[in-house]
Amino acid sequence: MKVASLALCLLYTAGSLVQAAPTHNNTEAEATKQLNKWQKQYDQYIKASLKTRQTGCTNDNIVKRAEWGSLSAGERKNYIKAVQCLTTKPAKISKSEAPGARSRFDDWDAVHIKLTNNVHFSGLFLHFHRYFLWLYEKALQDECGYKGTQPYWDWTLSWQDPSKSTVFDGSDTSMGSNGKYIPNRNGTAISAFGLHAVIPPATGGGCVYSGPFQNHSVNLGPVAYAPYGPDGGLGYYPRCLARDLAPGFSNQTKPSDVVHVIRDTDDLYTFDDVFEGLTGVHAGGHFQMGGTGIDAFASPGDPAFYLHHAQVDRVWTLWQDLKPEERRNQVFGTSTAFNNPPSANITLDTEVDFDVLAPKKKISDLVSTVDGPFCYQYV
Ligand SMILES: [Cu+2]
Repeated sequence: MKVASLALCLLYTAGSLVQAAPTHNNTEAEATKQLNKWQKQYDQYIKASLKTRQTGCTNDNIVKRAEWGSLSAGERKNYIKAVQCLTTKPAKISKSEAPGARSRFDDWDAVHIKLTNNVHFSGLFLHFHRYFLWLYEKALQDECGYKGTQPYWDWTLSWQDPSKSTVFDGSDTSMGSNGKYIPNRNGTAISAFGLHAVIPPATGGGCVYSGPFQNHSVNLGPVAYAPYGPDGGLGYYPRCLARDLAPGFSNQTKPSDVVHVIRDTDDLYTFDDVFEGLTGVHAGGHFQMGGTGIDAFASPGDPAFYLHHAQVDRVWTLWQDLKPEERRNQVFGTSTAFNNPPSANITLDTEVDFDVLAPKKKISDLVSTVDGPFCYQYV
């Protein structure tokens, strides 16, 4: 489908530029309609299912996670303030585990770095990041007095130009700007999990220069690209938050790309495969941020990571709740990236490690956003 529509666009481009744009726009407008339809269907499902449940999650107490741009200026500022607060609280991870971690914010980055090879390209990817994100939201609330919820960045709204996104527009209600433009750069060679790629230079490349997080210190990593940080990325290597907003990759998170992953996959293995692959929407979100965000290990050093991963969790949730009975409890794979080194098959009883962030959690506690520790939905 993706290939077909791309070919169609190229065909039209060759024939007439005037016709190319509307064809493409129609495809994306249709895809957006489809996504809105699924979102509505999901809303209705949650509402109906909460009516009859015996667990503590009800329509009255369910937490609603909203798109960044739909929050008021005040709500966005409260979120930003809470994240900045987390960067001023002392780290809990031990100095021997992560000598470079300086703050509670860094705890999440450190744990992610330590577990990267277990929780990507494995059967733990979706479940791990769901709880990882929820623990972060909870820390903002419990440790920094945040009254709101974890917002998400809907990439499909800004796929044509991520610098226009309310997340990255550089205003004081954004998550900070692009990185400062550095001309004449080479691509960045990244490698992780035995995968190698060169990320070409895009529209920024330097430090975030306006809006919040201009002074944000990234203390850990890099692990996936040079110059590598000390102690396998867990040592102290303070530097600015770098971004390189890349329309070449936001083109990978179009509405039609999200429709593709939701509609054209029917089991968790295939969903994850399409979703997490380098040409999929998960990588598309990371690569279009560029800079700190392209490091598979240390990308949580960019505070926008959490908005991106909320959207990741949202798309999985939409997919799950289209056929909840069949899809919720599906597991696949093992707990090592590409099963290298080989590890045991994941079952619902597999315990997932969160290091210093929280005690281990069973997969069965992480399959539904309205069961186990969770009671939230995306609106
Ligand atoms: Cu990750």
